[in-house]
Amino acid sequence: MSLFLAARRWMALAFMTVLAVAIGGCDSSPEPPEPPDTAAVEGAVTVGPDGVQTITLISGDDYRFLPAEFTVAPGQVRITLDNAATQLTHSLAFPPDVSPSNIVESISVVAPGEVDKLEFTVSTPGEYAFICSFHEALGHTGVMTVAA
Ligand SMILES: [Cu+2]
Repeated sequence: MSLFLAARRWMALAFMTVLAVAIGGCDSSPEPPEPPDTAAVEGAVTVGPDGVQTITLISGDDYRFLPAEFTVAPGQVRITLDNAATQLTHSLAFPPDVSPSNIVESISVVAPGEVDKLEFTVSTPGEYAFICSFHEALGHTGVMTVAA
């Protein structure tokens, strides 16, 4: 290897090292503090960039909504129902006979392994019960609280 080639290789290596240090330096520069992640604490209600309060409820083979209770503020709400069951079909609705609501939107059927969502607006504080129409008798129910 000629001295010239060796010097070029060394220069290239040195340059890449400097570059890597510089990039690494950018990564380690102080980032603005992230807002506290309250979602994990309060049952996974998050507010998306569109301002809609969003929560995912998981229902498996145990006839439960996870979480079964959550709290939102008055405004727009988007609920995603994730059917993690292997056999069961689930649904989600706020029937007027169990819920003092006028939420007519519902998810009528979610097959095992499927995901569906509904979106609505709430304005009146209170407790809004919801059910899985297939398994209400087995306790597949939940409560959404609209905070004052
Ligand atoms: Cu169900």
